[in-house]
Amino acid sequence: AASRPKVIVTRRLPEPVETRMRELFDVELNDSDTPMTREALADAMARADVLVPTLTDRIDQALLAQAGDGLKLIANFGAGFDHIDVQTALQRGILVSNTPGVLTDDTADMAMALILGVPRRLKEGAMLMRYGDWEGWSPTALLGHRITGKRLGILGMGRIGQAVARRARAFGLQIHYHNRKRLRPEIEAELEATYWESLDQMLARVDILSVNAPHTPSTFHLLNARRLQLMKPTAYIVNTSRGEVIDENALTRMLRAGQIAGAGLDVYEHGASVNPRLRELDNVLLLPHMSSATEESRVEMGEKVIVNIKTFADGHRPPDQVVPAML
Ligand code: 8YV
Repeated sequence: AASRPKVIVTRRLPEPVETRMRELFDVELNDSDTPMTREALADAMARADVLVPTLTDRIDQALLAQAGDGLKLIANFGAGFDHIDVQTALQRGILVSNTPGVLTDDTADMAMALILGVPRRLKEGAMLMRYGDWEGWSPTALLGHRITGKRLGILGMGRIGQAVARRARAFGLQIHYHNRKRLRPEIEAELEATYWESLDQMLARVDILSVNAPHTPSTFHLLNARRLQLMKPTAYIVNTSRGEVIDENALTRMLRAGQIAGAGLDVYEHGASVNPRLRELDNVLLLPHMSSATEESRVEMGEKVIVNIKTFADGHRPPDQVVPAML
């Protein structure tokens, strides 16, 4: 790659990030914050040395087939890379990098906000105030459920899952987890976390489930109707990772039927087209994919993108390269 590579960025990024990119690279920025069309994306991939996409750009086999010879790096703005066909990219000699680590705390904070907010009926209380419907205090109104002492199950114990566990311990939750790999004994001991090799067995026992797993072929609909039915009807689910891990229609049916007590979701199976039946439920607190939406995280994500591009342009492997073992 050239030392001043042609970098095409698909979305508007925080101002300090764009400024630094202009200094370092021959950068082309989108002039509006609407996602690029597929045609524009194909054109960008034909012309760029480095593409900086976000999760709203689906970079599949068909698009990668149209990439120009110059395209050598896809430096994703975001930790999750399920929107990129990494395998095909690698076959075509295009490396992929992401931005792990810098959004861990903010995402875990939002998971914690949902873990606290859903059982305590935060949305219902806020809606009552928003619409002026509060008629005054009552000893029996809006009773939720206690957090302290309950069992939290964490599905996906990577950086974010562990950060959720640390926070949750301070709230007196007991930590249970399921992960492809068991944690190192010293970390497990520090978190006082109970490992479940069987997700099914864990699901039957937890009071709150936090989903912190990436979307991969093996996690797609991991929480399907059968597994959701293993959960207690008094249990809550929060998801700040990827919507595809949960069968959203099955979850909606069970929430409506009272077979799951409530849910706090920041991510959806079909992006912004959220099932209206899910949106209308009182026991569901929905957010618009905003768990990493702090100025700090988004600037640091941009800085990571820049380091990945710069390191690569200087002839080295990008520090956050996505490698086949991660797929
Ligand atoms: C971003 C995310 O909003 O990093 C991720 O995987 O889902 C969020 O932090 C998004 O990816 C930006 O592309």
